[in-house]
Amino acid sequence: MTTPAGQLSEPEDVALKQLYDDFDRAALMPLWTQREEMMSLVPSPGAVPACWRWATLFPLASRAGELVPVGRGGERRAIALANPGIPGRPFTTATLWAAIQFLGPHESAPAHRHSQTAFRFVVEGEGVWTNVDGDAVAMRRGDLLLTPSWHFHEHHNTTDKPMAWLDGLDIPLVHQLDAGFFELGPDTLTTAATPARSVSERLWGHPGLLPAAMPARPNSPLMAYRWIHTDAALSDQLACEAEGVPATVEPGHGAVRFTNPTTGGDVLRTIRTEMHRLRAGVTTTRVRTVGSSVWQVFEGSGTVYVADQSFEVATGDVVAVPSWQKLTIEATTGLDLFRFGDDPVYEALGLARTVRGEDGTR
Ligand code: GTQ
Ligand code: FE2
Repeated sequence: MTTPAGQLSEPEDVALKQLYDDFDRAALMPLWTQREEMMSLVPSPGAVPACWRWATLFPLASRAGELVPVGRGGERRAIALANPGIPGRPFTTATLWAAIQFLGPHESAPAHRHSQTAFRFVVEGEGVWTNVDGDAVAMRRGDLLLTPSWHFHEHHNTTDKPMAWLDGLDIPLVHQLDAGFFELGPDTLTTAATPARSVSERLWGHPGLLPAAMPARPNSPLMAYRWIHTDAALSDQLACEAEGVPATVEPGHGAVRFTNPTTGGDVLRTIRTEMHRLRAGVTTTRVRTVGSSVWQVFEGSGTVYVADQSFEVATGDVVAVPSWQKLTIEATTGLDLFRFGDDPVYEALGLARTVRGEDGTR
């Protein structure tokens, strides 16, 4: 965008310069110098396509485990995956925080709650349990554990081994919206034994069966989605397809969305979570969508293409996909991927838009 200044004679140029200075002093900014950036033709995110390797993340988190205590103040030994396109901020994308959290043997992270929404996804290990509003929820490989907004939570490692997992939160979104509230919980840690199944699973974890006369809840009341169920759902999708049932997503690509049993909608109000399974050799249809996502490889290897970048990924590796960037995933081996995104926010605001296939070039 050119300003009218270029077309003006010298005295007017001086007057115009004076006008801009006076705008500045009066705390004013004209649209005509801002339009291209503020109202771009298509989304033009600051965040860039980026990849973090589990082989880098885990050893660094482990070093933090030796050097940095976990406790009041810092609250969590969580290390954010900070997008290089958003310098100086612990933001993985414009709206999403992804972090590796590490708890050493017999360590605990104290109770707190916040307006930010959170979940944990476990790529390896077990032995930590997270206490969500008093309900002890075990964390094991492949499980998705929820901590909805304003639920108290604390984490305990009851074993002799360290454990690390992926946290996903809407910290950047809540920060941008000036909507953050935070409260410490009691300092006395829960010491109760960790049961195999949480109360939430016993009440809400039976497929197709809900406690009668329970009203719909905005966030899922089920705090744990177990790998055994996720795995079975994906295997069945691909097995059905092999028997001639039309593919639910696309050939060789099965996917499930984690849902709130009381609504059928997303588990969390601001974050969508999914697990995808690709057969070896499959390439997904190119897709571009408004809003951002973070993918983590759960098992297998492949290549993730985002905009003009490509990342060869294996178990535990994490990829950030900023808004409106073309995404294609190629499975070298059979490939299981966990995805979380800010889709529910865009859908609620009427800003969702997705293009699949070759149309998505622009
Ligand atoms: O586990 O409570 O990665 O509050 C960031 C903020 C984890 C947590 C994070 C948090 C937590
Ligand atoms: Fe927290």
